[in-house]
Amino acid sequence: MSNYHIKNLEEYFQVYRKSVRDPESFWEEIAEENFMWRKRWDKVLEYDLSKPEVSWYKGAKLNITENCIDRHLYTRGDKTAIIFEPNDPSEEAEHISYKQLHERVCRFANVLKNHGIEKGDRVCIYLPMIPELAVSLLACARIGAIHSVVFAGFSATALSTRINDSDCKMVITSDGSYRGNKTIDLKGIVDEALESCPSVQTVLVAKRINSEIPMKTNRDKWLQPLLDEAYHDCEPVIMDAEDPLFILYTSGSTGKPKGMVHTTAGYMVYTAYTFKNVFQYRENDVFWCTADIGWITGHSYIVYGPLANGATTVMFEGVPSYPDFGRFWQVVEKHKVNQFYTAPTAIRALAKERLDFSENYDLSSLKILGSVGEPINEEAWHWYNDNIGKKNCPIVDTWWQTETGGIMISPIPYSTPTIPTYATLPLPGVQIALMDENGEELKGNQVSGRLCIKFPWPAMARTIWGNHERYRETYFSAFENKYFTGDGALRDSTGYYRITGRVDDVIIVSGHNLGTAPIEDAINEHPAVAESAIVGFPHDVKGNALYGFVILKEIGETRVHENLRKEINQIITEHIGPIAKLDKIQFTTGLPKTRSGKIMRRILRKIAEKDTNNMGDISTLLNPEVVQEIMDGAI
Ligand code: 7RM
Repeated sequence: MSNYHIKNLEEYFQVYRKSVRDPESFWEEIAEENFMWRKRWDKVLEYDLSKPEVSWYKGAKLNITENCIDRHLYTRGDKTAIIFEPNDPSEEAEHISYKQLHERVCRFANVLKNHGIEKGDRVCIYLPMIPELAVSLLACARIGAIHSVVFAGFSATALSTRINDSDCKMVITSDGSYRGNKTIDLKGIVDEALESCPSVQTVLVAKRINSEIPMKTNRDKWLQPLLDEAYHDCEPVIMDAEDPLFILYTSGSTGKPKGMVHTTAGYMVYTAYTFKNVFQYRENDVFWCTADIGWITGHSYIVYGPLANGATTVMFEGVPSYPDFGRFWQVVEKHKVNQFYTAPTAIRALAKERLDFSENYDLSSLKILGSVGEPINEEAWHWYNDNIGKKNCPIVDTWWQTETGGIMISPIPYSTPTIPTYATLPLPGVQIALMDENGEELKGNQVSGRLCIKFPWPAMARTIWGNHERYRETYFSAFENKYFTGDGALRDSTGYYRITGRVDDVIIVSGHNLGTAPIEDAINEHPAVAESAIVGFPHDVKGNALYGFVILKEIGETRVHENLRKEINQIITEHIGPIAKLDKIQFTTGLPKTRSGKIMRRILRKIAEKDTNNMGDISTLLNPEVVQEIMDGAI
């Protein structure tokens, strides 16, 4: 039996029990078996969750790029590390071997050094999904610089806030980016952001769209000539286990974005381990995660996790709707993708379209399907399972967060039987506690409460950049000596977990706790409904009542809305009970979404509460225009 590669349910339980009984030797064995260490650790784990202070593999020395690249050069030098699939399907895909990746990372690392970047310096990366993005992360890690990737869909204001929060010395960007049939002037956004970023000395600019752009003397440099001149080899800087690897910002419910800090050794071990097990990756498989590297999902499961396993990972520049809604499936066929990992919002968008978009392609290479980012509703799960997996691919509904660094709750394919809407069981090393409002842990099964983690795991964020007190307060103060996720979950009679959504989404109606996700699931079962979101609003008698925002599948729906309202409440009554019926149902053409596809309920809540004078910051929305439409149609 190997801890590192779980193959059946019995083995899962054995490994899980061991990971709880003796976490240190569990994570020690995994670290020993699989990685390249320049110096062994003195202590596997030291922690005090009240401070909180956590250190994994203390005393160890390593470089993560040696583990992700150099280590594979003898055995997999010519194997493809990264397949780059461009936005435009007629542009040729690029296959980057481990050898080539090594050279590109080394050259890039030398360019960074030549521009004064040293260990510990922060480098902001604002790039589209082109190979330079993955290469630049690794180049930073090669020399111990801390990368801070900002999703290249964020505005100039959002970008400058993030650059200033961590005083980045350099920005890496491109002349522009492609997104479907649009181009975006990234460099223009950077120029605007940098008007208020005094710490930035250099801007490296990759060429992607060949646009004419102004270059500021002494600050802006074209990347390619510098790479061409740079030396092709670069010794890795040897890091301490707990040296920061990167900062990634995540927006909180209040205040400015939080720069979550991840450190080197624990993050490496955990992302590698979870990648291998959750996706059951085998040599020669092709793995595709459709996320953008601007989010944690891309950091962990496009770059670090796959490369640490010597895998072939797909980087896709485009969008699911260009040139048409068959694009994902065309790419699956073209690169013979074995594991496919995407978000429920993408699945729902595709499920709205005609079936022949997927039927036209050969999807027989697929073995495992993944979902991440929000609860996957039952209808979307079945659509994914039936039409993409052909009922033959386990679906891994993976629950985790920017803060957790890697997947925490997920089925292990072929071991854990899956059930729609259940993330199922914690991965080995993950100790869950469900807590009630009084701060008591709920023991036993068939309980629901606040989802906490009561023991450290290697990839947990160590702090918020520049504000450790905020880190403690946000995550470790609600429940003593536990990490509080902000999510609610239920544990069913067999011990399976279902994530019920952010706890701020729980609505108490006449004293009953109602999660928004199960109600939305029920509504989405209605054949005319494409998507829905529920929020609470104050009610004289019930305390709170429910307000539903519903998108219908067909524009020009002929049936009268009043009938539809009745039918929707009928379905809710059938699935949950009359207590969950909606008092108000508003039909709309869109829902306000963050750029990572999450519904921004804060906005819907304000509209439902008729408190629209101060909507807060809506500039980071994917579709800010929809807010006015919803306000105008409010009931
Ligand atoms: C990986 C990622 C984190 C929040 C998290 C949840 C929600 C993520 C699932 C999910 C239900 C899932 N990081 N979430 N995965 N909810 N089932 N499988 O998304 O930091 O951007 O978001 O996303 O609320 O707390 S994140």
